Amino acid sequence: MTKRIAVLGAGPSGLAQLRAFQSAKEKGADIPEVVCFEKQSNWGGLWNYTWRTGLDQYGEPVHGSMYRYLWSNGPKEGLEFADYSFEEHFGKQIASYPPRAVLFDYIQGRVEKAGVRDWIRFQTAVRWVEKTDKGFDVTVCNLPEDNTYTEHFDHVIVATGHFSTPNVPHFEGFETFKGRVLHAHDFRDAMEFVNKDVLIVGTSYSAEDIGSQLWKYGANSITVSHRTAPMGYDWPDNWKEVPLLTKVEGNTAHFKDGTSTDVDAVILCTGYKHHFPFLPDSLRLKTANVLASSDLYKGTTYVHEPGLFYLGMQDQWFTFNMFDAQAWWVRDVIMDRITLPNHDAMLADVEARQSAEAALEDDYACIWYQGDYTKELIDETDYPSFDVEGACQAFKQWKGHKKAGIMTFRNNAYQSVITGTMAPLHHTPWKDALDDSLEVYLQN
Ligand code: FAD
Ligand code: NA7
Repeated sequence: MTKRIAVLGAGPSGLAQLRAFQSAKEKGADIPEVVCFEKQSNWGGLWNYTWRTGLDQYGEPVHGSMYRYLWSNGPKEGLEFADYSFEEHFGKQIASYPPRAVLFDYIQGRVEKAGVRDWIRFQTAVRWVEKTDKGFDVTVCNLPEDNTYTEHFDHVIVATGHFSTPNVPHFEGFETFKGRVLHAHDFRDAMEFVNKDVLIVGTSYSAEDIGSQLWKYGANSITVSHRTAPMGYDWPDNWKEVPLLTKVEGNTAHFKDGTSTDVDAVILCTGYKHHFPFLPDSLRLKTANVLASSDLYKGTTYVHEPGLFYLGMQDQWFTFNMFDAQAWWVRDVIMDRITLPNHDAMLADVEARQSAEAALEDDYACIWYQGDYTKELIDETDYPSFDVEGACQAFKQWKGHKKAGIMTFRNNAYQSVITGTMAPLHHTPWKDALDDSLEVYLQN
């Protein structure tokens, strides 16, 4: 096969794509040449933690929104690779909410085993992608050598993530606020806020998790401001939920219901933007953070230019295993094992998915919706089939555990849908486990 494929980004999505092609090769298939461009010096995407914020040593925007002490916010049983279990990687079953370093190790283990590292050009930032008569010209910069060059590819697969360019609303008085205002993207270490009174704006994962970390590591108080609705968990005593911030004056934050509170810092946990500065309008995905992304047939194929694919662009209940499902499916389109329908049929598919999402009534329906989507793709490829229903059930239990105790849910254990074994309970309750190293986590 003489095709050349560009994979942009070596996070979990891009690595899934490399593993998908490598697994076909392992089974004797003639695969295209695959070149992955990654602007950082290592793989793993945002699981590859860096202390840098803002710009890196080359002046590139720092990609990752990862922070210290992050433990998985959902059970690992919902994201386990079907072709590489936690037990295979660690030689034993491990507890259900691994910290970042443990998940990084796991992600890395599969691609080390696959031997695909030399398919990746590290420290190489994608600058521009252009459609040509025959495919795509991809212009990249080798950052250490400061050398920009262009190569031709038959297909481009965008796997650059969508949780790294912050959505930063303005609130009156930020200009003169006496404390620090930052977005979750720039949050790195909860220890910075020990004994501080912190205001968080937003009510989704970042708000819940950063607030919980602040509590765990000793912030004085946490106030969470909502635009739509409070999270409604049974929070600790020094945590309160308030309506939307209207303005800050000096160190005082004012809210929509007329109440106010004094704070030392404001952390905007207000989400992220899909941001692809290396793509022209005609190729650029424009979508909200939803389950049924705009303009992507089967959630992967850009309907207006079907030689171009996107991975992992949805809002995510399922992560690593969904990226795998997408990557195997995209591989099979590229290798002519799956035939794409015409433009109208692809658009109709997108619309049907969007209507189905609009009809979902609660988080449980959203979980099953994404589970069904993942299964749909898996059923059309040779990705090892697994008990997707079991993974949905793990998510359901997880939500119940969060309602029962938002600071204790990570102390629970679930059954692997890949190996069938039950995870051990972790040796230390999450709130007391201040050392999040791999060595300590694996001491079960
Ligand atoms: P990313 O991990 O973002 O990787 C994208 C890669 O593309 C990066 O390596 C980046 O350097 C590279 N890249 C970007 N632009 C360029 C360019 N121009 N040129 C070259 N390379 C480029 N999911 C879970 O399952 N469990 C969790 O607990 C969890 N916690 C999360 C916590 C935070 C703070 C965030 C932000 C997300 C979390 N997620 C979690 C979801 C997360 O989206 C996925 O786990 C996963 O990292 C997505 O993988 P990805 O490869 O699509 O994107
Ligand atoms: P999300 O899940 O996109 O949530 C964004 C939150 O920000 C959500 O609560 C929004 O409130 C809120 N938001 C957005 N804009 C505003 C403004 N202008 N004012 C007030 N509140 C606002 O992002 P997260 O960072 O929490 O999670 C992203 C990923 O990171 C996730 O996959 C995790 O795994 C980690 P709304 O409910 O829309 O009113």
